Amino acid sequence: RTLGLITTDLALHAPSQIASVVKSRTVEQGASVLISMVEQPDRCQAALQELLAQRVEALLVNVPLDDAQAERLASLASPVPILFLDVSGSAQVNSLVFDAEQGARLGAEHVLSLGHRRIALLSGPESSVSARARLTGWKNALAQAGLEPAGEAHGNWSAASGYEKGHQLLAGAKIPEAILVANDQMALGVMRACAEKGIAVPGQISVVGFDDTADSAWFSPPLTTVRQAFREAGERSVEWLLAPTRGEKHWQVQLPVTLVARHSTA
Ligand code: IPT
Repeated sequence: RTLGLITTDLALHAPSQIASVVKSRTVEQGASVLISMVEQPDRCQAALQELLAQRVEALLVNVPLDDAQAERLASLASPVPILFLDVSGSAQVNSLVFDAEQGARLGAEHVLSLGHRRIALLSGPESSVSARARLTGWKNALAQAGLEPAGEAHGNWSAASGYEKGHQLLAGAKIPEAILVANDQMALGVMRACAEKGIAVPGQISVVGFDDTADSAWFSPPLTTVRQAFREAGERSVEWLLAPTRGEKHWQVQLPVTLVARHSTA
């Protein structure tokens, strides 16, 4: 029995941790995994066809896809079961996703509860559905508190982009009191930029990440972040895909996220 995983860049921490769980859970179930990494969403179709030619019995897709892209892949895969991890809840496909809106709100409410009002946003790439959902969630939470973002930038999920955009957000005369960052890797870069400018975290600025990937507790200071339980997501995905029977209707699960308060916020 073989499961196919189509994934975005495995050099990124979140997708690599998901792939790792998927691999071990599948092997535990006596099956194996074929992994295809795609650089661009438009490469998904070719990856899917290659995996189907290798007779995978189910497919898991962890690539940020718009509704139409996901729905098209699902129809190409049929009747092979296919499950998507990075789509919006409105896509008419099987999906298991984290609640991005809730995660964004938890991060924003955390810094608001600490009394911060000048809050900057470092979002992920505009091409990612999840990045867009987190940004919308932050903006809604700030608007509810009567606030506008005190700066906004987009990175590409890497620490290097967090470093560069962090410097941009810290360039003004009045630095933000908090920065909400769309993932932990970019938060790492932001903290490096703060250190270079002699800005104390959390003394002068609070930094919140998103993911809670395995190393975030080891950043300096240990990162406050929004936890996405990648292990649970990977395990439930494999179980559903390898299950002997599945319902006819779309299976759509939304997993809750939690705030992990460490020492990068005060
Ligand atoms: C999402 C991560 O939060 C982000 O850090 C980045 O790695 C991105 O994946 C890559 O596409 S998690 C995803 C399941 C929404």
